[in-house]
Amino acid sequence: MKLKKIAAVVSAFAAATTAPLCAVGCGDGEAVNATPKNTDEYIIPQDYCRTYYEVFVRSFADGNGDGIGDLRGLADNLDYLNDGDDSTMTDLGINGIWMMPINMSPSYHKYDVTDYYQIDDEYGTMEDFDYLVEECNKRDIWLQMDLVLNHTSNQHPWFLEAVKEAQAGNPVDSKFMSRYEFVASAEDKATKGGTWRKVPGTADYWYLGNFSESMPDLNLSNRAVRAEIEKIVDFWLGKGIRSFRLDAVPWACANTTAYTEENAEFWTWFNEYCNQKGAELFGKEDDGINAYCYNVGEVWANDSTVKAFFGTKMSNFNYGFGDSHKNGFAGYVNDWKAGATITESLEQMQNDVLALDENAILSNFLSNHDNDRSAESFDMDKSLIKMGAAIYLLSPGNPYIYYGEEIGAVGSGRDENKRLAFNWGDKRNVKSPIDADYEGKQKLGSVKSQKNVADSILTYYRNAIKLRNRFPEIGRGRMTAYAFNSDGVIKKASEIRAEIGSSGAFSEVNRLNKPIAAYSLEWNGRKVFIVHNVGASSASLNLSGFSDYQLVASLKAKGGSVSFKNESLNMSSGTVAVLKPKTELIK
Ligand SMILES: [Ca+2]
Ligand SMILES: [Ca+2]
Ligand SMILES: [Ca+2]
Ligand SMILES: [Ca+2]
Repeated sequence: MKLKKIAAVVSAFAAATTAPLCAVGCGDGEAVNATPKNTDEYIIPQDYCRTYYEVFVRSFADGNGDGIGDLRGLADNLDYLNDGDDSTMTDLGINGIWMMPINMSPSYHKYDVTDYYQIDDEYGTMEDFDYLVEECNKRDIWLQMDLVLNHTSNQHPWFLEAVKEAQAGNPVDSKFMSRYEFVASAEDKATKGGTWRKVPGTADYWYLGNFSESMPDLNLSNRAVRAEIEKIVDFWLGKGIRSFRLDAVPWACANTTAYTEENAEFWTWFNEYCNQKGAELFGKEDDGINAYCYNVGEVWANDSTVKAFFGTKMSNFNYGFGDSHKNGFAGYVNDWKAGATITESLEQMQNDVLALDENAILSNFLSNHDNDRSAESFDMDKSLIKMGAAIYLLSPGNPYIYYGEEIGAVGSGRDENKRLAFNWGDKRNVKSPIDADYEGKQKLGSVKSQKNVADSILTYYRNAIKLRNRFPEIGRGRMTAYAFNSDGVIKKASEIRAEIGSSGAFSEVNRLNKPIAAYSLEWNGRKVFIVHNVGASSASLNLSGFSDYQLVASLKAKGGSVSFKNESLNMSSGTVAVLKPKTELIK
């Protein structure tokens, strides 16, 4: 593995020194490829900062001809995601895969598990899983498994036993009942809150099922449950899983979307156990990283609750910046929120989570399997889709690309419509979930129609991810937001904030602060300065103080140009400029 990486580095370096400027990736991608001083810049650090791809296995690729996506289909199509060669640009370049649940389950989505140690029949066998791990390892892809611990299926053997105990009139702290949440009086239901379901065949027993009748909530403070969770973690990390995506985090030990002491205790226990086990298994191989099993939690709540859960030693999805038409990343691109405001709040978010955990990494996204497809929040406009990709992919953190997002997939309404078949555009297409009723067409095209097209959404995603891989300080860096003062000179946003006070609006200081998002990222002595222009017109920006920087790359959502000379950055509408200190580059 190490040898392969060095070979890739050498060939990328050779291409950069001998070939004309657009050798690594042309088209709408990098306009300039300055030669790095240090060939290290092409080594993708093998740490827990990753570019993740969320995949609904059922809707991705089929390996056995039944039309349902499965693990073998995923494994056999990994070259589309990462071909294992860092010098090629024909793959997306991701290095982490979040697989939505794959454990045995009666449902199409599998968020209700009956056996945590088995692969669901529809998705294949344990041999298929082992093959997938092997293929991911060849490509340095971390596999992240969706783990649903808040509840099991009501067909889980434990719950079937618990129901029998209730029907026999046992007390609520009986062996299996105590592994779930049971009450035996209407009064107790009211005290505890949450959604309670009647146990069939009993007069006065109820169980907690916050999400559904078929999803009984586990009692996560029960010792037998915790011992079983340790076994599950041991089993899957032993099989090669490197990270868990954790479902319904705030619901674990509370009947609301709240950060509570009980939740904090449970998740800290869980994440510390995973990281310690990960260090035992992977520490020798991946020497010196801080989080060997760095999990990510689904805290679908406000920013302050999301932040608080970073205190439990895991990442969390940045819901305040994703999942919305009007706020966050999409809001900036759609011009509903100022660029300087989003970078200022992202800097603040990063500061806050690093104060809770020095190893914290944000998890940014535009949409996931529970949201309308992000292409729809950009009105299916190709340029807006690309600009939306650029702002979150080039922000600090682990971005999560929802499968199909990179080709502008659409789908909204009921859950099944948000999880439609991936559009390969060839015989690899699988069947969509049976209850999907989405009537829109995949107008923006397929992998086939986009893969060799210079201005396609897919090519743009490849180029943006390439930048993440080429400049590791983007994902890992400490962010500082910038804004323009009333004279049009760039300053740290915090300096302008000090002048305008907490309620002041950057856009009133200078209207450039609306279309322009500018920030630096610093990591391990490396620095990068990134500027986005999502405005309708080109911008001429005064980067006073940046004379020792050089333009090293750009992204163009709709053509145009980017140039930097005498501290003046000229950017066409819809472009991104990436600058680095000249001291980090060969003259
Ligand atoms: Ca299949
Ligand atoms: Ca490649
Ligand atoms: Ca099943
Ligand atoms: Ca719960």
